[in-house]
Amino acid sequence: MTQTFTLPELNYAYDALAPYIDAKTMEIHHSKHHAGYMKKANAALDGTKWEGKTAKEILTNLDALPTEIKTAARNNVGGFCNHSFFWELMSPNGKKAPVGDLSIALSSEFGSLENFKDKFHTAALKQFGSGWAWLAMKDGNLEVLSTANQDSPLSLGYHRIIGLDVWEHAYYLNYQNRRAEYVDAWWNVLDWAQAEKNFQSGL
Ligand code: MN3
Repeated sequence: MTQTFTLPELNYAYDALAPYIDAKTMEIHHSKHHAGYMKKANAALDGTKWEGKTAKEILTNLDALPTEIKTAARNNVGGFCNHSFFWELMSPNGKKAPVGDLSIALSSEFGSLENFKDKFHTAALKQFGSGWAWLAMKDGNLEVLSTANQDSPLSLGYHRIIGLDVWEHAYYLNYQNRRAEYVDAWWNVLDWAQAEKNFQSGL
């Protein structure tokens, strides 16, 4: 069986993002949840012509997938790809405020950083059930959006800049039902330097 995807190592220890995200949550999230999406994604693609493709090639072409693997790919390639993106976006030593062109673009699109954060916070809280909040770009315009389950903005034609996992598995051990507290805390571990890199790669 071809391993289309392999689990990326984190660039920091499981306890590095505490107290904002606790070590146990990080360990389970990476070694169980992310690994689970990876295994199911590999199994779904095994023996098909989509084996060995990149997550982006698959997620931007979901309609071209055979019916029998489409849902599994959407959920599990989506889940694999979303989490790989999420780990890279966080750091214990990241830039704590927007830098570079993204900083300028955020102010220009949303009026101020605070307005952007409010909008993102609302998207994260209003996502009913499991899903993600995103800052993404389409046709050069920044947008805040949310997606359900493991749906990727890539499938909707967006380029991803920031993404926050709001599945309960991402925060329940530490925050229980208090999603708003988790979203507030998350700004402390978001690395704006990585967000700027993501922004630049989409220009
Ligand atoms: Mn997750």
